[in-house]
Amino acid sequence: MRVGELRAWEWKDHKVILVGEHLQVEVEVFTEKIINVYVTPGPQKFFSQAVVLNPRVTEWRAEEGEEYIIVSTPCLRIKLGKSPFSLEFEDGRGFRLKCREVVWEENLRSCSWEIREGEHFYGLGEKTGFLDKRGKRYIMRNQDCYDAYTEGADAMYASIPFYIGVGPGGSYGIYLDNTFPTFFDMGKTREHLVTWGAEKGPLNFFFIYGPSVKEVVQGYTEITGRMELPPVWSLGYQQSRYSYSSQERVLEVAREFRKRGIPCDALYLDIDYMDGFRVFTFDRKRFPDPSGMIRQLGEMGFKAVAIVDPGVKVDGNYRVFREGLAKGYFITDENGLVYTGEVWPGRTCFPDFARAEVRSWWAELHREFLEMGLAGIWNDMNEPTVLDTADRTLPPGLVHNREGRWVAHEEFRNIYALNMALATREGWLKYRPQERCFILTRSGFAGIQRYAAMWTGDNRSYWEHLKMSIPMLLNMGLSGVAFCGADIGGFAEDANEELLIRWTQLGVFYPFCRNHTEVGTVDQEPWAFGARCEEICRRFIRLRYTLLPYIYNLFYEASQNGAPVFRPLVFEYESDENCHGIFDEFLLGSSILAAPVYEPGRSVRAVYLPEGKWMDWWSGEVLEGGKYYLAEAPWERMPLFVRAGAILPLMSRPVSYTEERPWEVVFHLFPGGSEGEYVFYEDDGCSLDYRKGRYNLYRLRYSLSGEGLILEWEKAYGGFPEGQKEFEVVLKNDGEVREVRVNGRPWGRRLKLPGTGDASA
Ligand code: MIG
Repeated sequence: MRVGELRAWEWKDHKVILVGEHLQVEVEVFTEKIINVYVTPGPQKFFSQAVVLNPRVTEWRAEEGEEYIIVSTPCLRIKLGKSPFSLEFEDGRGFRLKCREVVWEENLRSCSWEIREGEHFYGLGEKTGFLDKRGKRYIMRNQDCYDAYTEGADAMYASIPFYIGVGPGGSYGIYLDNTFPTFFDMGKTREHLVTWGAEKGPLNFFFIYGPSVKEVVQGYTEITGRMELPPVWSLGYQQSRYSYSSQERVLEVAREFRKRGIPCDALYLDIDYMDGFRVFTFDRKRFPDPSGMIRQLGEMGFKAVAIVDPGVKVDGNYRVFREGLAKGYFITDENGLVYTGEVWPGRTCFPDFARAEVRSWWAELHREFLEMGLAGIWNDMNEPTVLDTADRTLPPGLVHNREGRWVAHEEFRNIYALNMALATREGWLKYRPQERCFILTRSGFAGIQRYAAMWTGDNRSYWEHLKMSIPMLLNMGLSGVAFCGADIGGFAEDANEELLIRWTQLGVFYPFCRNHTEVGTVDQEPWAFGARCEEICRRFIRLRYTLLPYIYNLFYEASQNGAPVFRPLVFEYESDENCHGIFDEFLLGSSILAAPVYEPGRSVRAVYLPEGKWMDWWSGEVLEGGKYYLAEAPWERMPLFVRAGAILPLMSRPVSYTEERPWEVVFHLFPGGSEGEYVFYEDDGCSLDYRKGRYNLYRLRYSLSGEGLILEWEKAYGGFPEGQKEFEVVLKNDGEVREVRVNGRPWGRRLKLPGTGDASA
């Protein structure tokens, strides 16, 4: 079915409702840049958990002309053809996007869009392949992909049905709000068309106008939400293994880090800490005193994070199972028969996280863990995954009860993990209400960034996987998930010295920075391959800690506007054609560019530097952008550059963990161009007090002329009197400082700027 001829239309509130021959189309203006389109053959309601945006008061109007009904906002025109129905977006300044067809059949709901000349596509969440998705086709259906984890893997752990088109006239985004499995054909089947859709569920999508990539990501995260500020410890280096087998072993690893002077903030407890894989238990033989262990770890500056899987072991002597069964909390089939699947504990039941009372029950099960001081909860197998079906997903015929309505597992599957995270978070809010929550998740859906950090699951200790992690994480960042990372060193199979060196160099720039490996593989801690590897890893992990104030500020930015921390070049330089396809370099924020080595035996690599000037991090050499260089990259070095014009807040002294002592931040200024600015955010790094205004914002500006450099320092907001007392500025060139002004007043040439120490500032 197509929409056909328009028979009638009306306009009310934020909406234009068009009644076609066969289908009804509702066009709703959410903001002047965000338009929701809902196509339906009749009244039916689906609801989404991904969308948190409500339509906002916007100046807009709808008019009827001869051929079109035109809906316009201050920056967009939506042309709706009457005979037959057609749909087009334009901005009157060269942006134009045409919908070629809208289809609704019993088993297919889809939309096709014309691909613009020279268009590139990004986003789509956690996907294999290169950065630009043009010519690819992907399925969105959450599933374990241990065996399938290769360059060709399609459906993965998480689904984010959102993409960005970058082309002439500007960039836009489409978010398809459908929790059933969906597909995205980015010009693969029909070269000039993007087609996406689903077999079931609503044809409900959001068009997001840019015109820049940045604004598209901002719009998308306005729709699906942004991350909250993470606890700063979760930005430190973290070490994991499947599994550190005992309390003693965990403490030994912790001591090893301190002894060797390798900074580290957290250790992970993988499934073997449990008693026979029963969730919310500890094996008391191997972990006789978890609280004591957590306390001892704490004394050394470590946090502990424990894995919690959704599967509950079938065992009449196990409280969690008995309760869940008695209360009817587990997923059943259509006849109400409780489903069991095979996972680590043997026969296992799955909580129906669709139901609020089940989520609250799950939340309360966290009580002991959270009260004993675990610093974070790691959700795994939450696609959900079982081991006894061909594709490791739950079989057909199962149902969930979503706010009183029975829905097929196929409709809920992609948001199972989102709801598990919601339940975990509820527990957090209940038992640790003053602290920032840390949840790590494997599976997810659009909006997961509101609750959890995400890692990319079971990669392997392959060079190919080191390489693939770059575009995968870059696209996840563009898809709203700023807090993401891949297992450093690779999960499955054995790492080796060179691989761990190169992966650690790259990994210290992942927003989520954790080394993890599978049971049965060779050890992969930074010291596992001898002194040389250890020394290089130590140096790079320390580099991450030096960069932490900058990184933390990038997370602040992500919480404010959704911008990724780990950025593709196209995010900052979208008009530069050279940047459209680059997947093997990335930006950390807007000021640092890194070019990791991702093949063995390499000691140089080509690096493209975008327009402007760049300073080699290691040598200080200034390079002209807009061209390629061959950079030296011996094992000790990963090519790294700072954008001229950048101001970086860096840690002044090495620390062995984030909370070792109050941060001493020094601003490093790399002058370039005639001016630059940096806004610095500061708070306590762990509590929720920032929501009540307990933070500081400073603005540091410089202008550069023939006569020298003028610095201006201004306290833009001061709500956190415990902040840093004074800030030092280090100039990274030999220019002369002409004048420093603090809040507009002369400050001589002093390069110590007042923080909270000086009331006059
Ligand atoms: O593969 O809990 O992706 O990080 O170590 C078995 C054991 C299940 C999969 C996770 C991995 C974790 C492992 N889990």
